[in-house]
Amino acid sequence: MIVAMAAGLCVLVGGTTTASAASLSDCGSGYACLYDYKGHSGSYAKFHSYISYLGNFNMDNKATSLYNNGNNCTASFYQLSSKRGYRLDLQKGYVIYNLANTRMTSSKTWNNRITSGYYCQ
Ligand SMILES: [Ca+2]
Repeated sequence: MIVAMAAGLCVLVGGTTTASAASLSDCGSGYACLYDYKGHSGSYAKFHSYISYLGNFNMDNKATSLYNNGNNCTASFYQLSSKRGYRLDLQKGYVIYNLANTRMTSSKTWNNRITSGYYCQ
């Protein structure tokens, strides 16, 4: 478990090694979670405010499934660092089982293409 403080906002990340499979229940209340594999398994990262560069947590361009277990806002995920590039919104309480089925453009999906994530944008 890694705890990092950035700009006064707490960013929590866990399970970034191969270890045991993650699941939806690993995404605590108030967090948005990104998982390496479809169906919310594999390595994962989670945040309750934002992560401006998932590469800091070994999850850049790896997310294949998502869960917004937040309390208030839509979670927004971005193709590039610091809210740049294409944007994917996920409403509170929603999951995406497999980003390979979610289109970014006519020729690309979101699978393995998320680099930053923010709440309440
Ligand atoms: Ca992946």
